[in-house]
Amino acid sequence: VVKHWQDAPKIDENTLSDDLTRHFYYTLGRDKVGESRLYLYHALALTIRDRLVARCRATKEHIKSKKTRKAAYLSLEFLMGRALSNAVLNLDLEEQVQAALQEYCTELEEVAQAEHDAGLGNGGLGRLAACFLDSCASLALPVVGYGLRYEFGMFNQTCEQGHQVEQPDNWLREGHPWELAAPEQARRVKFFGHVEVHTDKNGRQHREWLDTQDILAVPYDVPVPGYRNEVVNTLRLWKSEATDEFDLNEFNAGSYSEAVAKKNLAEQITMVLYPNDASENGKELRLRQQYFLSSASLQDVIATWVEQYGDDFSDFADYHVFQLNDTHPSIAVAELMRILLDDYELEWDAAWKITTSTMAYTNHTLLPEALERWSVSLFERLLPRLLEIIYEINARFLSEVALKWPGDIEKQRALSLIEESSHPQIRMAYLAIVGSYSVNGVAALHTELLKAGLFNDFYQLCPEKFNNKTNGVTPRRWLSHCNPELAQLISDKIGDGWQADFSKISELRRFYDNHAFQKQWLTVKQNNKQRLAELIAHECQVEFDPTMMFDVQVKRIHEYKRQLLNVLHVIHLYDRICRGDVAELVPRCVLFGGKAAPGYYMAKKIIKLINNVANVINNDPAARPYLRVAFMPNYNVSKMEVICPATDLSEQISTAGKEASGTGNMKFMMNGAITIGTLDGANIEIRECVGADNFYLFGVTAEQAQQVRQNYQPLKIIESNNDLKRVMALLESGHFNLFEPNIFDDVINSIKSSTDPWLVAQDFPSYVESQEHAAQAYKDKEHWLRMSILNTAASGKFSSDRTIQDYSDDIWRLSPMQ
Ligand code: DL6
Repeated sequence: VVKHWQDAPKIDENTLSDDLTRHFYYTLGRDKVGESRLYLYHALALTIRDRLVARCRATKEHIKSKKTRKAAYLSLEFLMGRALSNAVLNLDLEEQVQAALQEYCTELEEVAQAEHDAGLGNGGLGRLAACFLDSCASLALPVVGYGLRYEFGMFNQTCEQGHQVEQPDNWLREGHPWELAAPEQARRVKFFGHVEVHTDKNGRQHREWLDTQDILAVPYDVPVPGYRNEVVNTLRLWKSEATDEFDLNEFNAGSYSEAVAKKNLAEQITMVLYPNDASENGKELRLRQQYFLSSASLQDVIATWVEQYGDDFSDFADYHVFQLNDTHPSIAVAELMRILLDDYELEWDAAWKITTSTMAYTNHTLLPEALERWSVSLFERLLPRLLEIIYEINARFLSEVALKWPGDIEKQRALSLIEESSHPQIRMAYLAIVGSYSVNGVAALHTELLKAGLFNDFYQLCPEKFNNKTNGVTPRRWLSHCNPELAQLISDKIGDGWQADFSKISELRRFYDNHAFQKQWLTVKQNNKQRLAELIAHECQVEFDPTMMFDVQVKRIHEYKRQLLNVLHVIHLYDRICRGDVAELVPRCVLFGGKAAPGYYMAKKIIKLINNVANVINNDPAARPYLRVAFMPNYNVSKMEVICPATDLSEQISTAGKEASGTGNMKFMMNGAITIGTLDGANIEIRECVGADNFYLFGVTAEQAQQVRQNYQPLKIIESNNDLKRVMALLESGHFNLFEPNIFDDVINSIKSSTDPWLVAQDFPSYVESQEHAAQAYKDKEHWLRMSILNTAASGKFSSDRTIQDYSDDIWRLSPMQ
């Protein structure tokens, strides 16, 4: 790679400055500098992009020049956030950029604010994909990300009278300077039509998918720079467009305008991201998105292969792997079969061998409602050829099942890719498992629960496929970039090798007891808290006091994540204040943030409850010295970059057995927050790494939760626990909804219900106890600082570089580019 990028534009301060000026005055045609932070941002982005493009081309040429194995990461979501500062950091251009910006009397942090977050994802799954791309490039691995270029990303959230209101995220309105369209590489994706069978003169049958309505997939490439290694990989995002020959008949019949109007239908496919993170979408348009991504991406990879090596696929599988990010792109299994069978006329067995040696599937959830199913009738209409292929895969698979469990019809029914009922459904997770050579979970507990529960039959059938890859996050964005003062302090102590090799962060452990170092650590934290307090004042009109403990829960709002349990604890603290039990109370500011899926009734009620409780507490002068509460609207990647460096206590309080991994927990840990959490997802591994003394544990285990549910009696728990009894009484008295009678009844009833799957009442007593331990520890500044330093020092495992190295070693088998 090194050889090819050397004719790239220079990176010295003067050349950068000239380019910045040229882009500002000529590419963008602006002249009044002071007026426009936006155009300055665009000019700087174009200046940086020039450097990226040169390296990206070199990386592509390098991959092309060698017949190396490569991976394609297929994901309906990439939650990239902002790109400018990340690119500057990874290219090591900070000093030159700051110098160039001096001429414009501004600095990078200021200009970077003008960039709109690329919010093409819902939460954990999409942000994980973004961290993975950073790590692949940083480890110099040949990996291309494939996704969709949604016109509208994750909705913008505002709160009106405490209720969530959704607004469209028109993130492309002011332009997206990072992308490069490649219309000459557009692919055609087929929909509808019917299948005809033809027999050739040798008696061989061919199936043809005819009379289809085709849509063009136009690629937009976004560069993904590695950390100071000259590698720039690509994220290829597809935009849907009408083909030129759309509705020729209508056109010829004189209905020109009607025909042109139909273009809209084609463009609908990539119009909007579905905003559900943990439940099925079930809409036809969503299936169209999934097929569109899968088909365009596979065609792209295969076209590149055929261009270079012709249509001999005998060793194709030696050079390719397709990682499926959840079941969303799992139709790729059937699509690869279709391309090989129909377009390149391979025999079934040869095509199946290639498919099952190149597909790998990652599961991200244990919630059964998130496991996608599509109705057979929808498939029949939308993707008739794909349905035939799925039937054939299923028939062959079920004969394997019959061999393993002879005569066991129930087993066949349970494992069938088609769920039989009056409206038969295709089980997409099963298609992904059957078609893949690797199936992984995203934390140790999650993988064990998949093997023992949800996918147990498949595990018995093919145990060798199953493996764990505990998630991670990139330490560049989630420490170096978002917490520059801490990063500098760390580098001063242990050198800056940790940014490329995060296992080195453990060297920090040597200093956890050093008073001078603790003092510096505290100063950084206080500065970060001040910065967050300013953001909260601006966004929520609530005053957070940086001398108080910052207790934070930010993530999607979902019942299993139990923001409700946190609110109950806040009400408990308020109750203590009201009854004068304040002698031992440790002052704290509690921050919530997160979006609810627009159709998720209970999640929206929980947001309303948080806002109402915050309102009562923040307006009570008696509470002010001890407790402040805020709900940060429109939580996103950029906000997290300010939130996680400032957090003292990280809330990771899901019902055990429900959170597959969590990744916010890792970002907080890296930045020195102490976790209060259940034994769920990656919390378990976090606790193992940092030691039980430096983690606040509470709640039942996943196994105990199963037992508790057999005979769950929350009313008895409420009756026997005075704190909870008082909290429930306050809630039921309407104290937080004086002029909105009964609005929280459903929330209250859910806590009291013996079928509450989230066991809120069950875990309340131990949660309160653990919170109290954390509060008392916070009083002892030195103790807290020791724990904080130890958390950062123990976070080495949670770098996505480690995760990606594991994927590469065990699943992808890639070699770094040299
Ligand atoms: O693996 C990334 C992330 C995990 O950290 C979270 O625990 C998990 O909830 C999330 N899963 C999803 C599921 N979406 N669907 N389907 O977002 O994945």
